Amino acid sequence: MRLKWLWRYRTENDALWRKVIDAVHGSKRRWETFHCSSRFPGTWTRLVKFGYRLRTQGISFINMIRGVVGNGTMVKFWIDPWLTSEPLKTVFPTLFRLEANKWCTVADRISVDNRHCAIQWRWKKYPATILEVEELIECHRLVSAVHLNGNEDSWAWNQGSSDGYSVKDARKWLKAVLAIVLFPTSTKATDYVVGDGSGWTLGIDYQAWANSKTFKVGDNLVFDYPQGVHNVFQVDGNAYTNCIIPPPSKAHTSGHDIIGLSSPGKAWFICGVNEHCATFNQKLAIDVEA
Ligand SMILES: [Cu+2]
Repeated sequence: MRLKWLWRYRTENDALWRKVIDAVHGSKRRWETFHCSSRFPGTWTRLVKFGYRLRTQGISFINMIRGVVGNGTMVKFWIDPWLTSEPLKTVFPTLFRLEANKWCTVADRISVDNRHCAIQWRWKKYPATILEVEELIECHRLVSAVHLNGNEDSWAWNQGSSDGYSVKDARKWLKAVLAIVLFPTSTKATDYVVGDGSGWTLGIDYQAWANSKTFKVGDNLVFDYPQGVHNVFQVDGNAYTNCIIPPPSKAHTSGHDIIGLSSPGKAWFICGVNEHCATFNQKLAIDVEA
């Protein structure tokens, strides 16, 4: 089944669609504008493939990035986020159920036909219910604004995310993802509450606590303490040994600090409040296994 809607019909029908959509939603729904910053080269495709399965802190990797459509041959029409910050399968779930080829690319659905771009739907069953038609109209309206070009598709951080995370967060997150991709054996991440029930405080032998545990890349350390009483710095071996306190800006201070173990080897943590490290031995050194 193939339904072909030509561009030139778009402008004529636009006013009508808008009326229908407004009637359906009560107000004009606003879609995030397509905004991309740092681009990554095509080798990222491999990582993206992992992304379909990867989840970190409840966010699926695929929603952290956005396809920047060039010729549309790489970005998956329904599965990848590209037109909106969420994948179209999430925005139009009832429509996605009718799709004949769920893994189709953008180029499969938008073709350049002489001078006109055309949307080519392929349904297992034509949209018929009110909800299906409603989604079709809105989806069609969104997709109609897309212009394919000769460039290869690429990926950008999904800057439109409502979480408003920064490039720094993205990098941190990416490091964790790379660790998982590079060390796929560490399948199940564990959260270790430092000091268990005692938490992060004075007068605890954290070395004894750590000795009974095996830490792996992807695991998290959780530092629990009353906010303001202590803090946490991740430091190097020298700063650990000599209790050298880094600049305050590098401190974790929430009272429930979750620190991901992103690389194998030694990891060192100290409290930076007063003499807690030097006098009260509030410090932790662990070995992180790949
Ligand atoms: Cu302290």
